[in-house]
Amino acid sequence: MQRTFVMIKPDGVGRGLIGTVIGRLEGRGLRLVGLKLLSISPELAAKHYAAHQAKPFYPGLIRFITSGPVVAMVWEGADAVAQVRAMMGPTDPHQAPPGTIRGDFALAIDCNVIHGSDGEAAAESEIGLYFTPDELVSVPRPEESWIYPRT
Ligand code: D4T
Repeated sequence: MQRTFVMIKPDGVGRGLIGTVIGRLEGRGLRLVGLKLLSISPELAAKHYAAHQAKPFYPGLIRFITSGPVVAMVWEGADAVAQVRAMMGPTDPHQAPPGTIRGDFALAIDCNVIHGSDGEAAAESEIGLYFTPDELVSVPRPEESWIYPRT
């Protein structure tokens, strides 16, 4: 079991895609262990995107991510980090195949609906930015014997 941090960005929230995105992850069999709707402060945005600080798109990225509410989530499951990234599709929606979230719902790299951690270390630090341990609740879904038949 692995945990990953997922965010529905302001465009996804504004376009009414919260239920669609959650439905896809839930349908895949992943377990939702944390969820909150929040407005990201400039300080939190700077921490989240610290790795991009020197990039030309950084100011626009900070403006965008603080421009409206987001849905922050933690999902748990086998190989969750890589599986969520695969379901999101590439960062640039023009490269994202149909069937992925960005391939189905986005057309611009700076408005690409969803964020997902790109590795286990990033997942751990991003989860820590948005959630305290007592805000995460990991309860097995009754149907998990159909999702992980050998466990
Ligand atoms: P996030 O972090 O939002 O899940 O995106 P990715 O992991 O898929 O991609 P990233 O870290 O390379 O980029 C972070 C964020 O910046 C936006 N962006 C990116 C942008 O506006 N212009 C660009 O040229 C790039 C590369 C989109 C995602």
